[in-house]
Amino acid sequence: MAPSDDTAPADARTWGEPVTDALKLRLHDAMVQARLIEETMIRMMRTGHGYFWIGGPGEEAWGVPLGLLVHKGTGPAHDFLHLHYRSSAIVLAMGAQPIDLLRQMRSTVTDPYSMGRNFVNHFAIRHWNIVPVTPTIETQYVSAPGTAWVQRRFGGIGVSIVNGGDAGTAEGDFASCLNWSTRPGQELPVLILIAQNNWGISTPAHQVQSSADLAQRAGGYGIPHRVVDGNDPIATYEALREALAWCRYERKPFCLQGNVARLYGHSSSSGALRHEEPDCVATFEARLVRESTLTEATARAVWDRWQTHIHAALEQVKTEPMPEREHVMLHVLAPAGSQN
Ligand SMILES: Cc1ncc(C[n+]2csc(CCOP(=O)(O)OP(=O)(O)O)c2C)c(N)n1
Repeated sequence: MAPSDDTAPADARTWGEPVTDALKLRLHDAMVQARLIEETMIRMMRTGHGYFWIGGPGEEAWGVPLGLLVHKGTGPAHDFLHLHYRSSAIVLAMGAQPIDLLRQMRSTVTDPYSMGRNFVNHFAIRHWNIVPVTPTIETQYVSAPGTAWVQRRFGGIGVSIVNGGDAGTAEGDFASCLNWSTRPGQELPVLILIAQNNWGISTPAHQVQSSADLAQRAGGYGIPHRVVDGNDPIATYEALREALAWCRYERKPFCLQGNVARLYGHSSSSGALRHEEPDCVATFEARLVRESTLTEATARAVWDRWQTHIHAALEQVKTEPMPEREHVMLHVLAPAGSQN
């Protein structure tokens, strides 16, 4: 039986484990994994083992905490995720297999998200309610209220989580999300996330946005909102934990902005070169070593373990087949000839 519409289990208020040394080590491990996958995919793009690259290096401290806090599963009792192309750290922290990201980067037929037909970091994972990532930016902000509407009617503690970039918030889809989440008496459990990296491809935010604090816009709709240092995984984890507890228990929206780095520029289109921006993985690792939660040797071992794992995965992917010509009409909305 579905839980009733107007009650939520008390554990929604204390969602997620508290920060401990064990949790810090998990965060570090998952951040290293995510960074190495992205750097591997950039190398694939340069060496002819992949095509266009776009991804999330620099957003690990923003994505990993969320991945660990998601109520993962299928259907409205669990969280729905409406993500964008910089969300690899979220999906990997949820437990996605690194090899599957490499498969989509190389466009092999074994790519479980699109059979080699979408470009990299365009996830679609039905059993975890990860709806297909679209190359059109910001449309995810209007699909999120749709699943949240189902969750409102269903009850329980499942919420809809939407993540996207700052430039996209200038598009109408973002305003639609704020509006649809706050209709009086019909508020929706949506966690509205904004990853503020201060760029939209080559347009600086200050040329478009009147304020660096985009989350403020949610205030105009009566949505509680906050800005957090998205380069700090502990601050982000705590902020997300609180925000998620609010959405789960109150069944209402919350808007959280994380200020993040765009460490390798926009994508292949800007050359995917390393930029002088804060490196959240290096900073967090240095902090853990300073606090004696981690030694330099154990930190090195984490990097080596993931490097070995990802290298083996890449060698495997290089042996896998590409899609065949006849695959192009598989899994399309309108089968061939149906439009006649
Ligand atoms: C609807 C739509 N408009 C424009 C584009 C072209 N485009 C791709 S990425 C991008 C910039 C997005 O910037 P932001 O939302 O800040 O996210 P970031 O890439 O910086 O993480 C634009 C304009 C698109 N893909 N879809």
